[in-house]
Amino acid sequence: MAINPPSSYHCRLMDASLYANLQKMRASARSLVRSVPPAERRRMHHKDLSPLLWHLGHLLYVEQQWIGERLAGLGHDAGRARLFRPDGLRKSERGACTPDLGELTHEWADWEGQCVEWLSVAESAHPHHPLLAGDFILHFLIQHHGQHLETMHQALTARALALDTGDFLPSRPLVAEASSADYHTWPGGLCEIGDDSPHHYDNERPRHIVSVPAFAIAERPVSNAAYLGFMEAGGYHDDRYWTCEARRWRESAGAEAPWHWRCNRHGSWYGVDHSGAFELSATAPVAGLSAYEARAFARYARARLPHEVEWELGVRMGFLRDTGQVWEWCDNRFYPYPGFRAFPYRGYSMPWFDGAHTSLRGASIISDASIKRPSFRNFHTADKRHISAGIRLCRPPYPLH
Ligand code: AVJ
Ligand code: FE
Repeated sequence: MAINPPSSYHCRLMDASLYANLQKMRASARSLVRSVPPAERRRMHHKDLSPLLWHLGHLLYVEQQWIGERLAGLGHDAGRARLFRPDGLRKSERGACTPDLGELTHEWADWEGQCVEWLSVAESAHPHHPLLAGDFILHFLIQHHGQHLETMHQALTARALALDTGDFLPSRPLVAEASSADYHTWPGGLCEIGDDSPHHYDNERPRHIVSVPAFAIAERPVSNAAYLGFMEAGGYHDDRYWTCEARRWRESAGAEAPWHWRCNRHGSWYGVDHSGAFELSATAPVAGLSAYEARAFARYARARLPHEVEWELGVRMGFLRDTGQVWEWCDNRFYPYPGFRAFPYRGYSMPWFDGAHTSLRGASIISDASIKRPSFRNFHTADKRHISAGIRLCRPPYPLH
């Protein structure tokens, strides 16, 4: 829906294309919900993922909470908060309670008709509000919505996997290759990590100096063909590559291949994404892996996963290519940088510094451009396979024999 700002409107927030980006995100969320039949909009397509319709309500709630409540002083709606806050209903209860698409679309239209005016009210009432400095709130909402759009695509992939008939015929079947990589060597030294730019997330701040010992990092992520090499070498069943915890995960998940890979009756592998079956490219980065599978592959390749500091250093040094195609599992837990301060709320990063979350770097093809930056940090538990995560290898700086 087009926004017609009042003619007296002089808010800084309008002159950038930022607001237009936010509008694109809203429209994409609606069209993703519309892309499935009505009965499937409030279903969970994956045990870890909320119904598509819930995401649409959550995005509206988050805009209303920050722009309406916090900035423009509108009242708090406790019912809405319970429905759409992540700490409200359990994921399994969300589908039944979410209003239908027609109702949510009306609410969105109302909101979009008022939003710019609320922003302008806020600008004049609190010109120095930290949420408005550097257009923080718009950057925040764009990145937030982009991450939910990515999750919605994961739910659509889960749905497509359930609908897949198993008989896709790739024109060129994927052929296994040995693992090989070109490495770039860091001789050891100091490096700046993190970014204090105002529109970055709290977990990227503060920028700080880290002493990073010598290591070597692969120029490219591990390919589909190399991962098939691991599978065909019996990698999933070779206990040298799996810790006890990893074995327990492997057995309970029944993992034998990346999450979204399927094998047809001729024994050819193909992939399934949100729009259905597709041919796996030999050179494309492998995705659909848990951190357990990523670590098992690294052991098989006589390498390891990078610490997230090594990953960021590698990007800043120009060592890494093909970033932004798959999330890349790191070998460390998600942690606060020294001097971390939660902003704009405790819950974005703080609860996940719990020792149970592993850091990921990079971003996937589905990720929005707004989060594709060297310092962006993602975090998930090691068992997650639906997040389009793959592998970049790291090793000591000296040649291995
Ligand atoms: C950082 C991707 C794990 O989707 O759970 C969205 C991002 N935080 N709304 C998530 C997020 C609040 C988060 N991840
Ligand atoms: Fe959210």
